[in-house]
Amino acid sequence: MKYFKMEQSMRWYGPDDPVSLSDIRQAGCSGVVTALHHISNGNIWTVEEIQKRKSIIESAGMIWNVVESVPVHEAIKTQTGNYKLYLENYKTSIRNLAACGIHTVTYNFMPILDWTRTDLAFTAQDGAKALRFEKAALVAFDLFILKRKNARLGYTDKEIELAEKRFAAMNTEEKNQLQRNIIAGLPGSEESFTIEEFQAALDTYQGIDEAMLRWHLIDFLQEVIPVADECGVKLVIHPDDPPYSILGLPRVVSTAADLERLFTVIPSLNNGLCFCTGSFGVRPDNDLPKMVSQFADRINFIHLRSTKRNEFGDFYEDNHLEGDVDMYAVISEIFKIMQQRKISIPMRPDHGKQMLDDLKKKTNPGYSAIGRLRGLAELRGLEMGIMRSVNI
Ligand code: CS2
Ligand code: MN
Repeated sequence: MKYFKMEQSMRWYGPDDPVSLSDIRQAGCSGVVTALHHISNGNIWTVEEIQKRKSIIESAGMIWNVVESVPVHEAIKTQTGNYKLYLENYKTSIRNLAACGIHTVTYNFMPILDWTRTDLAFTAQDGAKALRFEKAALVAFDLFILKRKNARLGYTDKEIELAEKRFAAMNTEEKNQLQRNIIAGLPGSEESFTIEEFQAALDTYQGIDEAMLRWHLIDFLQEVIPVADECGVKLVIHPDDPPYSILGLPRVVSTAADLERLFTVIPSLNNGLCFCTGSFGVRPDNDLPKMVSQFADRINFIHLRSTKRNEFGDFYEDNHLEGDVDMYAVISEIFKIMQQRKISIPMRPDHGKQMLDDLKKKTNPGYSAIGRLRGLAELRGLEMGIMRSVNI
């Protein structure tokens, strides 16, 4: 019996990535997930540029199976300025990708910041370094570095007290580092800010609450999904990371209920999901295996990663088979839906710890080679175990 297995892939940041295509191939991948990071946000991805990247990947013996991401310009999220032009550009990029044979495109709809962490080198118990999000540090940044107006209203007295203590214990370098970690841009986020620029960006969200941001997302989908339908592209939305509001900004892709609304309003199956277990898994009320079966026909790209959370809303990125995500249950469900749909879904180990030789190297936070290789190897083994033990 031939079973459909996840298509093993790894993210590649392009020719400047310290991890090479040959490293990715040796890790056992057939798929490469990449983006044209050199094209600034909002501009058209031309056929020529897409082809160039595609042939580099193919010469290394793999395929460019998923785009992550074609970023959505801030003007589209806030519906200001030139957003209509950016929408047209987005559609053209989708058409161009399809013309080059690339049919899965990731994006996210997080305001201003993409994924956010407060600590990029948290030493885990085993000595490897992990990415971490610490609520008290984020609140300290908000209240005492950014000094956002009315920020206090969004926090409990306890949270403010913890942030005060946390901030008092930081030296100047630690404060600067915290600021850089939050607003200087993590890999793939495409944007980087100074405090003044960040404040100005926050101001553009004045008056945009959750309901309005959701409408802007729906308007965006109403424009681009017909183009995706026309050229056979699956758009997949990446969830909010972390999956709740930060710095007073609205978030609309954090829970099963959020997704349900999006898929009800725009039922086309090209309106799909990038199922990121690390993002969704931070919330104890997200039941991941259940979400896989609930959104079975929408999941067209998978990020596998696990986080370990505590009662304060802090979390760190744990080993792929440890932490709060029940990876066995998740992969079992994914395995089931792939057999039902008769397709292989592309999967990448989403982030990995910085470990072994990589501790001595300059790496993209979360995207070093060895930690992801460890993750991928474990996930691949788990999938094989599941496959060999099923009887369907
Ligand atoms: C992050 C992001 O969690 C993640 O996968 O590494 O870069 C994410 O890929 C983007 O937000 C997707 O648009
Ligand atoms: Mn992810």
